[in-house]
Amino acid sequence: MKLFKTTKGILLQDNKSIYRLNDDWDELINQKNLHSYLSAKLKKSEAIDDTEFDAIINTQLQAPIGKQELWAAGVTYLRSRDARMEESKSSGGADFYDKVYAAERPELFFKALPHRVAAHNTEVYIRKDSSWNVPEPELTLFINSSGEVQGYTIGNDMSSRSIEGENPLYLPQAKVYERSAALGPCLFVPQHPLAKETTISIIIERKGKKMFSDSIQISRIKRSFPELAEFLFRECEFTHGCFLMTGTGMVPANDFTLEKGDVVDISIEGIGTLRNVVAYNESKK
Ligand code: DO4
Ligand code: MG
Repeated sequence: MKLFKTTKGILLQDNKSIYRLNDDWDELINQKNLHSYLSAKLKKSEAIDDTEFDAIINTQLQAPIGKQELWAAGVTYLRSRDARMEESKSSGGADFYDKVYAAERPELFFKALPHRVAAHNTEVYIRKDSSWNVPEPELTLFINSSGEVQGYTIGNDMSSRSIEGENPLYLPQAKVYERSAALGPCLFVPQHPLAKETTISIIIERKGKKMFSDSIQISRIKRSFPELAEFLFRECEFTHGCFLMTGTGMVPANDFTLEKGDVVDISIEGIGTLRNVVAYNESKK
C-alpha cells in the first residue's frame, strides 16, 4: 500500500483503488502495525478515480514527512567507503571511513528537519560554495515511535564532496542546507519487509542526455535495517517516529559534478520514482 501526502489531505493506494483519508499524517503513520491498520481503513474510505488522482499528484503532492526528523546512515556500502576514502585522502581523513565501515557502531547523522526536505518533482539545491556535488540515492526507512520499521520511501541525500573531502568535520555543511534532501513520491507500506533483491537505480540527465546511471540491490548493504534503527533509537525518542536514509551504494566517477538544470531520477522497485531538478538557492547571495 502507498500513502501520498498532499496539500489537501492523504491518499491511500492499494493494488485496486485509490482512497481519500481524512487523517492527521503524523498520527496515521505512527499507528502500530501500520499495514494492518491501513487495510482495515480501506474498507471505510471514499474511493477516487484515476483522473482525479493524477491531477492531485501533479499539483498537490508533498514529501511524505510531517513532524518527523530525517536522519541518515553513512558508509553502509563498499562503494561509499571507497569514494569517501579517495576524496579525503589529502586531508588525512581517509582512515575514518575505512574504520566506520568495519566498526560495530554505524555512522548516523542528522540530515534535515521537514522544512528542508524537497518533494517529488520539485528542486533540490547545490551549494554555491561547493565545487563538487552529487545526489545520493538511498532507500529511506520510516521507523515508528517504538523503533519498528513500518514503511519505506525514496531518498536523495544531496552532498557536497568538495566540502566533505576538505575535512570530515565539515560533514554537517556538506550535508545540511536548504533542499539538501528529497523524499518521495509516497510512503510505501508493504505487508512484509522489502525483499533483499530490491533494486535501487539512478539516472542523471543533462539537457536530455544521460550523464550517469547505475543500480544496486539492497542486499549489498553492510548492515541490517533493524540494526541501524536500534542504534538510532538507543538514546533518542521520536514521538512521531522518524525517517532514516540508509546510505548510498552508487557514486558517480570523480570527474562528475551536478549542474543547475540536471534532472535526477531515483527509482526503487515497489515504491516508484523520485524526480528532482537541480538548482541553486537564488534567495542566497
Ligand atoms: O560519511 C559521510 C557520509 C556518507 C553517506 O552519506 C553515505 O554513505 O551515504
Ligand atoms: Mg548518503
